[in-house]
Amino acid sequence: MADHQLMDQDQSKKSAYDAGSIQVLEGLEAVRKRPGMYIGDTTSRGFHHLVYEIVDNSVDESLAGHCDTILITIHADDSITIEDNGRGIPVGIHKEGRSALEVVMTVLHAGGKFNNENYKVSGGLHGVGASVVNALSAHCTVEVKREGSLWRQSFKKGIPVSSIEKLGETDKSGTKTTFKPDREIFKDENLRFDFNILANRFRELAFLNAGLKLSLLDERSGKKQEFAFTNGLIEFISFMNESKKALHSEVIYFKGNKELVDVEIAMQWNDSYSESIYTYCNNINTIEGGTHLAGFKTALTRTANIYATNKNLLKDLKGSLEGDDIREGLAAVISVKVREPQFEGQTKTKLGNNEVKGAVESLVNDRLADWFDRNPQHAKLIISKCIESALAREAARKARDLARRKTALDGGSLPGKMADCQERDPALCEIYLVEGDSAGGSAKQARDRRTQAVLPLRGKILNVEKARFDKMLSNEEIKMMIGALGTGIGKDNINIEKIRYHKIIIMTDADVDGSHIRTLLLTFFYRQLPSVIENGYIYIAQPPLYKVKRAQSEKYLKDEKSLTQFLLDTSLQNMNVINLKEGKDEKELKKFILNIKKFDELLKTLSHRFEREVLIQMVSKVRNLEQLLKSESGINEFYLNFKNWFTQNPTSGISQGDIKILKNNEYGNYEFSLVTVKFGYKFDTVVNNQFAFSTEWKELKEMWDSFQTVVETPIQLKINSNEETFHDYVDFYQRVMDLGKKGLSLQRYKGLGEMNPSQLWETTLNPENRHLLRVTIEDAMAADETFSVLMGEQVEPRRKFIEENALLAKELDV
Ligand code: 0RA
Repeated sequence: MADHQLMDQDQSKKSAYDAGSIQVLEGLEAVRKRPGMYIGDTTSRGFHHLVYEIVDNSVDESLAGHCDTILITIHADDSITIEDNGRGIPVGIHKEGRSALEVVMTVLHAGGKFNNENYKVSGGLHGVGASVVNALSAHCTVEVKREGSLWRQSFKKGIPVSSIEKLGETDKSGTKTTFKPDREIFKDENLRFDFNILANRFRELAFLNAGLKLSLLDERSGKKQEFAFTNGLIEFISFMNESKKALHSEVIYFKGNKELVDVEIAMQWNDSYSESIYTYCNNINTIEGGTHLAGFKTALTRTANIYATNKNLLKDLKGSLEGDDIREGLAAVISVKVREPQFEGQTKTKLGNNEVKGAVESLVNDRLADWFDRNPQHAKLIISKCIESALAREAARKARDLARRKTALDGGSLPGKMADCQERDPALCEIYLVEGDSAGGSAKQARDRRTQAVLPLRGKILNVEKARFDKMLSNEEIKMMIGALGTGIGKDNINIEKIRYHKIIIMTDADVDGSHIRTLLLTFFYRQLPSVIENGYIYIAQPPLYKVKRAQSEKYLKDEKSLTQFLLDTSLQNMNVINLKEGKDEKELKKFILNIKKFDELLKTLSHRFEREVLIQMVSKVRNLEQLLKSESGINEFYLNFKNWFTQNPTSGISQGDIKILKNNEYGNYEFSLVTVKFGYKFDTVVNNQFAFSTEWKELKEMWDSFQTVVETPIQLKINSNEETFHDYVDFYQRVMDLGKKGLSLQRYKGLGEMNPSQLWETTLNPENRHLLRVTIEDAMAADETFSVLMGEQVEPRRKFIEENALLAKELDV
């Protein structure tokens, strides 16, 4: 009877497990079918969003008071690790025989369910959790330190590869997630984790969560940055005003809780003319604003006017101060934490909760009035600036009206310098904004005049405007541009329906001046015509990067990749691999050669930490690295093998190798470090569990094994009638590329002016071949920040920018 019951129970458990599995699979499949529904898109934005999802879980753990450090490591192969020192995701059996960890990682929206005591506040823009990241990853491994042990479970495309394993002992706690985005989902092969994009987000998170340390390490370059701020938002404001002069020394700061809404605000006026208000809800940047921003603006306008009226400061003004006047030169950060946030708007970044407006408004009313009262001198300075702005605005408005009438823009007559297109349907029309009259001239000749308009912009004129932004409006080129677009101007007056082109394409040179002009134009659109960006009408032209010449023929190549393809194709016409394995054709040979490049690049990025020859010996001799680390004798065997190899291959340059083997209790195995001396230089290669379990190692190994199936070393190559032999895949690759370069002149593309009209058409204008980058509102925001640096009074940040860009220019010129 007892037995029978037991059996029954087992069976019911099993079928519940199966049922659960089916649900999990269906869930994961839904995510992989429509990734956009879960992470927004599968471009760079969605790619980085994966990281934010995982980091946000750690931030939640810190908001609950259990974690103060998050380490993020970008690996050489674009996998990434996020490690925190929180309590660790629970590992016990949760339901249907699955560990809680497995449930968190595989069941959609399961992440928060364990976390009842604190509401989930960060949760990312889409707040979808770890299971979505897991589903969209080729590999994902979670390690948890908890209850005295280290646990690990791995997944492929969201599906567990094995059950959770207990590896060894530890007295620490925390969660470490390593994942590699699946390239079947993220198809753009140029997608990489961008250090600056990640650093900016982590800096922001550190500002928003005072006391939390986020540290970012890039193993591809060795670059490292750490963000930790004790005074959170106050330091955020100082950072924003870094390149400006503050009007008053103290950052105004207050924090409070009303109607279950936590509100935190910091603000400071500077002597610039731009308004920078950043708003957040639950650590999410609410780009489209919403109720918190509305409450802030209302209270700010009210408080400033009451104070100014009471102190009799508004004598010179006809009416009262408008909101825009008060916010000129204001840097502010508003951060609210809300239990059930409602995000609305086109990009779901507009806060909709009504209770938040009142909460922010009443806090600002009370506390800002109080600050004005306690700081009368500074308050007076601020009000004077507002009045100045009100007067200037009035003057600018008059000038603008005048200018508009003069150029008769509304009448539809277009500026002489511009070449318009014949088509009238805006959806089919494009306008190229071209740097310089000479490139503009070529573009006019080259374009398809039915649909493409060209407006040359003289960069230098725009360049030197170091004054109030409004002045830009009196610039001839800018006036022409406004006239051409047909929307009118000014945040509140523009009529997007009237736009005459649905593609506005900025085409500048690939140098510092060009990037300067691009920044300026983007800033202009961001501040004066934001809806044009929001509608996705602004693009950046991507002229080719290379020009190759052989005898009489010239060719432009758009990027590094097309160059490699080109060299390879050329080379293959003159060579022949003698010992190519049977059944392998040219297509496979090509793929193989391109893979050697990848292999070599991976070795190069790993070269900060690994001696190249050691790695090559490892991939060629070690079948299973994890297995190797399980026994000291296995490691020693590899070591002897390695020593044997370098004594027999003196050309490798390696003269010495000393091994140290260490026991690792957390993982319950061994690790080793191998100190080699190569051409007199000492190098320490550490082979630890992190590496043994990394996707980098897996990838190296898989590539090596795939090479073996195409051609084994030594490779025998026939070039014309000569035979050459290669023992190293990478040397072989080098030879193939050199062969492709023979008789070729290769040049980095310099400027638009260098191409003649037909080349310009082929590479940059022709919709069939060209590459356009669509500008997002975030891009424009970043440009706006850069603009402040470029135009600001402070010399140091500008010098820094130019230095960094000069470096960039130098790299481009190689
Ligand atoms: C649920 C419950 C508990 C911790 C976590 C989730 C947790 C999740 C993540 C994700 C990344 N880092 C994390 N750290 C913790 C705690 C349950 C308990 O110990 O009482």
